[in-house]
Amino acid sequence: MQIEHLLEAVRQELPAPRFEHTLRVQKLAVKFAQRMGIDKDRTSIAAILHDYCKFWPKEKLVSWIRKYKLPDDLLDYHSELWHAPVGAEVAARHFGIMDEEILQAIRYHTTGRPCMSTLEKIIFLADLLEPGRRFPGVEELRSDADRDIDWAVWKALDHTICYLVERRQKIYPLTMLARNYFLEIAREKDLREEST
Ligand code: DGI
Ligand code: FE
Ligand code: FE
Repeated sequence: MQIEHLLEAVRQELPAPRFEHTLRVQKLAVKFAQRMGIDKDRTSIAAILHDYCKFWPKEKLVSWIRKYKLPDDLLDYHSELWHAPVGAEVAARHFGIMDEEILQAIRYHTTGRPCMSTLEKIIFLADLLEPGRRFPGVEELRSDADRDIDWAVWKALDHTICYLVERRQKIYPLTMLARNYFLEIAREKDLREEST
């Protein structure tokens, strides 16, 4: 019921190709969720709302960041980063989502962060790996995601960081912290695998 209502609201907010991206993210996120034992409906809600603000004008995003005291250091970085924390704010204020883990998954779906919950990792990866995404290395990342979610998050962050470096873009520090964190987790898992 709530999911149908959210889908309709998002359909009205987004251009058709972006809405279709959202549906593909939902489908892949639910597939990951089933595999990891995470609730399907909470996963769907996070996926459906994750890009709600993607096409808001920059001025509107900036005014929400200021008005609701979201991290304003984001304003010194790529404007692509702004729709995620504002999306979480809209999910809470406009759609009444109270589930903090769903809000975190929306809030950090672009930058990532250290210590992401399983739901956050699922949304982060499904967004990057949904079947409409085509970039060099995507197939390898998809098979990483099928093997180990932490490993895949590390590789995905490496990929995005390399992409940004090649384009001479700034990198938001939280993305670097997330990358270092998941590198460490992946290494630990790897060591455990080697020692068994
Ligand atoms: O909204 P989507 O296009 O579905 O995907 P997204 O929310 O993950 O946005 C990704 C874009 O953000 C991607 O083109 C890279 C760009 N970006 C710019 N600066 C940063 C960044 N991504 C991360 N993770 N960190 C940055 O500092
Ligand atoms: Fe996004
Ligand atoms: Fe997205």
